[in-house]
Amino acid sequence: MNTIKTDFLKNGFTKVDRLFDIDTAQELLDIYNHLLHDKEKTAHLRSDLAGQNETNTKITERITQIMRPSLIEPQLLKHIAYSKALQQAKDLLGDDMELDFDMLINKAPHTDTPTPWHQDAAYWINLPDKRAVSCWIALDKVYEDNGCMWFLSVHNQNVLEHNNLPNGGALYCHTDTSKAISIPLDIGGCTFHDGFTLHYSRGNTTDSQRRALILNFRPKKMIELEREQGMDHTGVRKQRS
Ligand SMILES: O=C(O)CCC(=O)C(=O)O
Repeated sequence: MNTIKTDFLKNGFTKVDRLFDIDTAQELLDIYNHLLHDKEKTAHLRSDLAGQNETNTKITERITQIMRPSLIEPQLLKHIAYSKALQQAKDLLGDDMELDFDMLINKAPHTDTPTPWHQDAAYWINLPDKRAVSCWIALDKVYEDNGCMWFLSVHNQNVLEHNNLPNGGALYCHTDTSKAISIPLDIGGCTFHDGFTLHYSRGNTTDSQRRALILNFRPKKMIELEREQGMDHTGVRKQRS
């Protein structure tokens, strides 16, 4: 077994230094920037993970999340980033893995707003087959000060109690994070984490954006089950029942 898979199965997360090169990242960034700036087209899929912050009439986004960007820009689905991440997801969790949803998360410069500790499974419905993996792709060089990912090893499938940040913000939970490790990445590098793995990122205190593309994979049959129950990852954030 390769070290990427061994790490993932042992710790619930792993990294790939280079999923694709800088030119490939630039192709994605052209689409990404277009989506970030088009608030009208993305309005129904867009929110601030920090919770909505209205100062006078101006809305300042700190952690922009755009769910299912490929619904607006279907060319994304054909991009090599998606096929490479899918192949890796299959290697990690089995050949029946498919793309469940994609999302963009951008931390704007100097917004200094952490994404709180959480498990992705807290956002999802309870499915019989629990296999799920998220590929978090760096489209900027990421490090602690602009919000690279931090992880805690996971050894079970318990979902901790989560609450929402006020004003429609992200889910968060309380846990001992003293053993957490950060994963800085170059452009085109990525991490893979399991749905039960606790993760977080610091706020962006730098002059530049921190743009990430996230692709989530799970078994085809579980995606069908989700869709039958109306779960398509476009809706309002809430903790699972
Ligand atoms: O990009 C971030 O800050 C958080 C990403 C995240 O929570 C995820 O990919 O599940």
